[in-house]
Amino acid sequence: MRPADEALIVIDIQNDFCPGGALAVAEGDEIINRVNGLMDDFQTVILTQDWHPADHSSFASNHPGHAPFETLTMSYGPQTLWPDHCVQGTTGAAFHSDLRTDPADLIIRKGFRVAIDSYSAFFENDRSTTTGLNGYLSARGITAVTFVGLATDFCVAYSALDAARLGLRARVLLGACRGIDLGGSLARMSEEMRAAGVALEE
Ligand code: VGL
Ligand code: ZN
Repeated sequence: MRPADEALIVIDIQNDFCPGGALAVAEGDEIINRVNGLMDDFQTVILTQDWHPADHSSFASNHPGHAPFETLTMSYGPQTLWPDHCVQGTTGAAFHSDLRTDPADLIIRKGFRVAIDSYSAFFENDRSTTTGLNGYLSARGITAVTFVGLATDFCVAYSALDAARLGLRARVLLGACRGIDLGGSLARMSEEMRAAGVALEE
């Protein structure tokens, strides 16, 4: 069992990010056994759930003339457009049925504001609107976080970078993550994490 000041944060292991889902990450479901096992090692387990309204501004379908995986400039900066995914209350937004959810102390939902996307578990894509997770961790005296889940180069990387920026000790277990790899994003975000002091382990 790891010490009480450490938490496991499981990012977005939802049906839409697994094979057959609307924004499927290759082999996304293959990490689930390992993630389930890791939950027994941590005294605090937190799950995140991408949770979008149907008219969410990150969906290409809400921008006529634009297609998924294009980039648009929003008020807060560049935003990749995605296929509709993780719509609140749908099967796609549900956790994969093999993922253990009972060990979770907290489930944090993100991306529920129409006008802004939220990759990170800590801040929305303006990097300043908070999800409240930092306050939760600090109130519980948690200073170190280990990330696993989907997708390595988007929600996992943004979360780990924010954790490092907040002064938490941050670690990503790459073997318990899978990536989207859009235009080299996997290599780029891995390098950004390494440069920010995030520990990248298998
Ligand atoms: C994610 C793209 C859009 C993720 C979420 O979980 O990495 N990626 N929404
Ligand atoms: Zn999303």
